[in-house]
Amino acid sequence: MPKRHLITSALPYANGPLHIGHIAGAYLPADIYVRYLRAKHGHENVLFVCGSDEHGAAISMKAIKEGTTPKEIVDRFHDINKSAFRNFGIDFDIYHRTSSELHHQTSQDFFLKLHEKGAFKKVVNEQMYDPEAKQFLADRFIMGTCPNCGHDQAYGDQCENCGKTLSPAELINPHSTLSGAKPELKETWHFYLPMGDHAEWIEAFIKDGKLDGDAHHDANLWKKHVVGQCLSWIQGGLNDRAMTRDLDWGVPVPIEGTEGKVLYVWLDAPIGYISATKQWAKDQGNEQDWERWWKDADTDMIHFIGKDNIVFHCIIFPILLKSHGGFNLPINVPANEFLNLEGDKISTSRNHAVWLHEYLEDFPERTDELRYVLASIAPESKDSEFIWKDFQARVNNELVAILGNFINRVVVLTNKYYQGAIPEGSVDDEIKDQCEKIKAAVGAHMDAFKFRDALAEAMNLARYGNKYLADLEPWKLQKTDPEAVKGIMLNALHISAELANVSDTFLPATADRIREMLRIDKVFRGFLEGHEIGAAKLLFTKVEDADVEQQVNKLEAAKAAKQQAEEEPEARPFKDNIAFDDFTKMDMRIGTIKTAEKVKKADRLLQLSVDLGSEVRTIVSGIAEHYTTEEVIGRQVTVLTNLEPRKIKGIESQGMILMAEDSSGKLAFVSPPKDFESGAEVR
Ligand code: B3M
Ligand code: ZN
Repeated sequence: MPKRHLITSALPYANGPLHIGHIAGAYLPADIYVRYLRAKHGHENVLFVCGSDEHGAAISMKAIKEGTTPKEIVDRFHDINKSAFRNFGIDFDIYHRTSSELHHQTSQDFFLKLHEKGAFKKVVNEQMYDPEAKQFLADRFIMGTCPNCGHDQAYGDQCENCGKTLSPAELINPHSTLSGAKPELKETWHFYLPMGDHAEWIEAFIKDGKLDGDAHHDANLWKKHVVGQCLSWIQGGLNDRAMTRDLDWGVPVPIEGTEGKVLYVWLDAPIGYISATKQWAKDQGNEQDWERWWKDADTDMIHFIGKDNIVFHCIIFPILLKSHGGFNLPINVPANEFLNLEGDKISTSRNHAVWLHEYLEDFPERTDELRYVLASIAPESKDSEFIWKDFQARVNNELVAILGNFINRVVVLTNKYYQGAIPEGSVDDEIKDQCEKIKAAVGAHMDAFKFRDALAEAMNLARYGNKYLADLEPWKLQKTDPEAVKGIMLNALHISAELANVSDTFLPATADRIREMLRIDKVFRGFLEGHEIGAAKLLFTKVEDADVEQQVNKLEAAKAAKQQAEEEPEARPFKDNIAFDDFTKMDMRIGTIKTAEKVKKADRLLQLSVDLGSEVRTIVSGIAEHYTTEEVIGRQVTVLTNLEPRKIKGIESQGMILMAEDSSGKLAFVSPPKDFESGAEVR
């Protein structure tokens, strides 16, 4: 029985496009490994699943920012990302989505089973709450000043300026991004996963590859930085972790009396791998088939991810799977570290990135060039860096000068000397041995998750071929000893065919082009007598200085635009036009504030009495954080007098004071220049 493999790549959040950091981290390595496994074990024994992660606070937040719905956001980016992957040759068996009915059902069932087995405990505590939006706030929804660097737009979970991990309580001047209100603590309850109860077995699992005392996997094959990060987490103490959230976007908790609660996104997202497998099986017409990929002992599961996802895949998800029972645990999680770009961190918010869909537009038909460079520099065991100049050098000096050059020479000479017909004879043993040796070395590196080394080894076969031709110079020999040239060319053709196979793993489009020129299939067992190859076509073209310049300029321009945007506050869109009649319905007057006092138990409110000439009105206004009572007494302000009276904190407010608000949220009265008559009309 051949070994079966289930390979997963992290489900990208469907709230933005993909950049080269994502690709080099979790998708290209997985695709390379999958192509290798498919060639080794057969396509039918390898399943490669991925899809969009469509829940989480970041998605709701983007929707609010853009004035649209989370659904619209995820629909948009699901399609963009799905086709970017396809165009880049990332060959998933399925690209599913966590907003699907099947996923909701699957994750709810999973949760219920855990609940029934007593895997959770209910914990009551206080959480940040927006009193105006009447909603609990995910950490992302709280912004304020970073206590570390002073950046005034830090999130409650992290400052994107200095990178520090934060909790909302640490922020200076915290405010809700929903309403601007100051968050309050409010009591709620959630289902928690007592992770500490699992510390012992999970530590043995990570450290020694043992599960319930038995060997589960070879811990030596796990990357050091992955094991290191997990152990430091475990040894720092595993806390209870909330598995539900008070949110309206997500998978609803499937238990009565839990209205308004959804599953924690990091609970439902990895279950997305299961629902993707289910959907795939369904599409194959064999619904139950999903189970053998998750439950059979002869299926190996491997998660490809970036390093920021390690604990979720190595600790939390395994705890969930084991608590549920019946599921396999991953035999490896070969996470990559981060890819930097031109001397700086890749950043979506600063638009410092090479976006995959833009690369595909700027360099059409040149996917393998980027695959090659990203695979060569992938941050397998430490952070690495993408530099356009280096991209150019690798493409020109390696792909063009070595691989492209070798194949081109072989195909051109075969056509020139023999009109494309393969010369008769047999391939030298030394050549065959060399090919086998290199293929074995590639395989050994692949099995050890060292894909950079595997690629370098594959390129050694092209180097070997180049050197072989350069040493023997058939183009000179052809005049004096054409018989000898036949043997040389046959050997060179054999190397070319083997090169198509080893490069298939990394450069699938190139491998296809080589096979097309040589007119051979994926399974190559030597050329048959009388075989004729096709015409030569260049595999690669040089990356010009102008291309590099253009890309570097693009990054610079993005940086400059961002800086400018930061200096100039974001323009708020103007509202739709209204009729003049609508405008005249508003009765606005100049008023003079006579008295002011703080409203009890409401930090933001002042109770004012305002002289409007013919009468004095009581108005409650949310300005206490901007003005003291002393500051406002005597001030002249603009009042909307015919706004429906409202009870605020038990006080009837008979109008509204108009305020100007700047981009930082600072409020100021809209006042006439000097003493003006109270009650003067504003029109
Ligand atoms: N969407 C996080 C990320 O893209 C997350 C991965 C989920 S994998 C189950 O970093
Ligand atoms: Zn900071």
